[in-house]
Amino acid sequence: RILIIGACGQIGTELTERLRRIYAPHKVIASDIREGDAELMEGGPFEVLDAMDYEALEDIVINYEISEVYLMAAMLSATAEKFPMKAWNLNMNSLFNVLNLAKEGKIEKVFWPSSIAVFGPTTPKINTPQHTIAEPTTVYGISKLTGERWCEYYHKKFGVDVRSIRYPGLISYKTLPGGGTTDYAVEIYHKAIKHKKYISFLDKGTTLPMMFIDDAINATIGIMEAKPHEIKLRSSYNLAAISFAPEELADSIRKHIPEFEIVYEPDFRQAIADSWPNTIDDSPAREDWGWAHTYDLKEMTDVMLSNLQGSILNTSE
Ligand code: VAH
Repeated sequence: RILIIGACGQIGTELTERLRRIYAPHKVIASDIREGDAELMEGGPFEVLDAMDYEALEDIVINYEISEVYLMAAMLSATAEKFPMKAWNLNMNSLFNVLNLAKEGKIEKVFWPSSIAVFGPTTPKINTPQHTIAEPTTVYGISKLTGERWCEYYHKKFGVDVRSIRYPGLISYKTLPGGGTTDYAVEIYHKAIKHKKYISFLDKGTTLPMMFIDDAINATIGIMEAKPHEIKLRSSYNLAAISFAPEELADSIRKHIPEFEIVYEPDFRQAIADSWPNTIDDSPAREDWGWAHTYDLKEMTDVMLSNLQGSILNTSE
């Protein structure tokens, strides 16, 4: 059986849905620190779980005979800057709990998400290579870079089958933005529909690596279904799809909402975004386990607006 920790998050929500479609729903156990929406709760087994509670996690793994764990719980970049120690403790202790269960042979396979946030201001920003300088200047990036080092260590030392990818900014419509610096690119769609205007906390010209959520879910399941010998990197794979700046995203929205306007009021998140790459070289993932993205900016905007148009109009806000 499969356990998803952090099933109510941006990736966790859609990962749970997809895995329950692929496998029988009762084989996919969702868990999070608090209960989720009706679809998540009624779609299969759910457990309230604090990812830092080793005993509680071990009980779930044993009781449900879990063989694979997707650890999707973490505090993202912007929030982590406000609560550094809380972010460090959550992001690291949850990882150690899962890696140690695997080391003891209680689970067979682990997925753990890293991020392009592992790169910092000294990293080459264009076509950032898989192996390069990584001196992150954010709590979140430091926790993800350290986590990668531990994943590779547990694989080499104890044979743990842990697999990881460095997600770019992810865009989706099924959950609201959750404290990420790239979440401007989620908020903008909601505001475009409701107000035909968005005040962007990132400035014009802030090009960042991004990806539509369906591509991210394909990559996550793709690396987990790959044969062990295909996974040549046990730290974390670079992953890329599209890169754009806020003004380019605004242009793609104006194709649907001509009167949409964007104004720029950069805040503390600008410094986080400025420390990250503009574009990523993900050729190792494409070569090793067949990764390929499908959504470009136009297609993503089409899907985001058509799906949000319905839900927003139904909400009272
Ligand atoms: C964040 N969405 O903004 C995450 C991601 C590359 C960005 O790690 O914190």
